[in-house]
Amino acid sequence: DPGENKEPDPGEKELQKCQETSPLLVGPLRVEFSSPQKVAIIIPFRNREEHLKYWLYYLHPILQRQQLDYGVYVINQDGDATFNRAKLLNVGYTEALKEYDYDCFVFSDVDLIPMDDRNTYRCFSQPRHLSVSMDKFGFRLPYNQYFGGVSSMSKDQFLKINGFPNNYWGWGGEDDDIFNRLSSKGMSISRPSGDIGKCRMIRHERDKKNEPNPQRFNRIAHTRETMSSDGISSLSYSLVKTEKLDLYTRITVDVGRP
Ligand code: BGN
Repeated sequence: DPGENKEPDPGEKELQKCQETSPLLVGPLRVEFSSPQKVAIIIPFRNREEHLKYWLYYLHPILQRQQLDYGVYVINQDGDATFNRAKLLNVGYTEALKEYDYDCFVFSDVDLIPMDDRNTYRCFSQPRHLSVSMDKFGFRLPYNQYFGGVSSMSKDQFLKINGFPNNYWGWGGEDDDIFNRLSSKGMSISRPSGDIGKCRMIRHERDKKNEPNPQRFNRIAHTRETMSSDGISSLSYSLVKTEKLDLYTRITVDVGRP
C-alpha cells in the first residue's frame, strides 16, 4: 500500500486539536431584517475635476465603512451660462431615480470632505444638515439657519417641499430658500454634533459664471409664495449625456440660462 509507512513531510505542521470553545466567536450579533436605506449622493458640478478627484478619494472609503447602499451622481452643467446649483440638485434627484429606487438623497458640494466617518451620509426623521463645522467658518455654523454644503433628505421630505428652487442663478441664497421651504412645512433640521460634523473645504478661487446673485435677497424673502409653483414640479432641462463610470455616474445637462 503506497500510503503506508510514509515519512511525514517536514514542512507540514501536525494538525492541532481545536479548542473546546472556538476563539473566533465574537458574541452578540446585530440581526436586522429591515432593508437599508438606498442613498443617492448628488454633486452639482462644473469644471472642478481636481476637487472631484479628492472627493472620490476620500468619500468612497468612508461611505463603504458606513456600509451604505449608495450611488454617486455628478451633475455637470453643460455650457458656460451662469451656474445653477439648486436646479442641478433637482436634476440629480430626478436622474438618480431613473436608475434605482432611492429613498434617501444626500446633496453635497464637490469641495467638502468630512473629517469624521461617524458623520453618516444617510437620512433621518428630519432633514439633515451634515456640514455643520467647516474649517472655513472656524469649525462652527456661520448662522443658525445655515443649510449649505452637505445636506440629506428622504424622498418624502424632498417632495413635501416641492424639491428645490430652479431660479437661483449664480452664487448664494438657494440654500436659505431650501431652509425656508423646510421650516414653512413645519420640519426642523437634524444635525450631528460639532465634533462629528467637522469638515474641510478645498480652497479655491471664485468660479467664473458664478457671481453672487443680486436677486437672492428678494427671492429668499418670498419662498413661501413661490415654492409651490417653482420646484421639482416645474423642473425642465435637457439631458446631454449620461456616463456610467466606475466611481460615479456623470450626467451632463443643459439647464438653460437666466
Ligand atoms: C449666506 C448665503 C448662503 C451661503 C452662506 C455661506 C445669501 C442670501 C442673502 C443673505 N446666503 O450669506 O447662500 O451658503 O452665506 O457662505 O447670500
